Amino acid sequence: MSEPTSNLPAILPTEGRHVLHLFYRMEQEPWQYLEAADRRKRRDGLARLVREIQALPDTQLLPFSMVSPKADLGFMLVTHDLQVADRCAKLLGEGLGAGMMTPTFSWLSMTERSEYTTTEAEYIESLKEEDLEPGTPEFDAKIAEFHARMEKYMKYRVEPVLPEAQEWPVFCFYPMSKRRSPDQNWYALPFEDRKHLMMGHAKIGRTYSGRVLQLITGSTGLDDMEWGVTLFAKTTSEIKAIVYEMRFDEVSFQYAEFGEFFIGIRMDVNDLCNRLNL
Ligand code: 76R
Repeated sequence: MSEPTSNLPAILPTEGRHVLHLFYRMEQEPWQYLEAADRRKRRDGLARLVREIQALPDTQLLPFSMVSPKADLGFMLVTHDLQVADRCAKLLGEGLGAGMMTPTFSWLSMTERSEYTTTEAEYIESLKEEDLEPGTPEFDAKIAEFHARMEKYMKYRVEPVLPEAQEWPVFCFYPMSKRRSPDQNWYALPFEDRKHLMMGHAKIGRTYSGRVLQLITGSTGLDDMEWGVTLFAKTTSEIKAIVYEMRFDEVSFQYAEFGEFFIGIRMDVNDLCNRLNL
């Protein structure tokens, strides 16, 4: 099998990483006509390919068993160079040989920082609204905690290190956009209004800290909606709860539009092959 690297000049973003979500149906019919030895060879080939990609510098690849027949298996690839992303996607699609996996859904996006990230001044304002007095030990502790959290959060958004499968086995993906209809146009709102609305969003989001890990990646100009939303959780209930609760938040109920939703279970490539009965 050829290498998942590229000999063409790298295409690197000015900031962040390329992200590909790839979901496939397993074609059980042609697979069942293969000889047992051939199946084993192909299965080993896929496992080897996944490990080779995972060993590439600056690259993360998560395999999933996709729950419900929208897809059987899926991958999330995070890598710097678009050439490598493209190369890996093509090799993964043929990972069991031609005609064995059919793509059912894919998404190209990039990690990005957000223009609405809370500043220290805004956080201080919100603490004052909660009747916390500047200069008190409680206030200072909150500010220190804020700095530590934001530093980690900003780094994670642009150069994420994806979480461990054992701790975060449930994966959810859906694309979303902000509405642009004549009477509800997110992009026609002044920055201050958008910022204010996003602060409400972040406030709800933070109550899920430790329960849901999200990675929002931008896909404007790259795919059919504006963001890819990737969520990791310990159980499906947390996914259901956060998506439900956010629907009551103004940013979502006024301006959010959603694409298809997908749920997968994280597992290593061997367990995935067993799950698919390969
Ligand atoms: O604290 C901060 O300042 C960061 C706040 C923050 C931003 C800027 C944040 C926090 N998000 C931001 C941006 Mn989010 N998020 C979603 C969804 O289903 C839905 O209704 C929406 C899908 C979820 C579930 C979610 C979760 N967020 C964004 C953006 C980009 C907007 C832009 O830049 O224009 C989108 C599309 C989006 C959507 N968000 C959080 C969460 C959670 C759990 C948090 C808290 C993170 C933490 O503090 O650990």
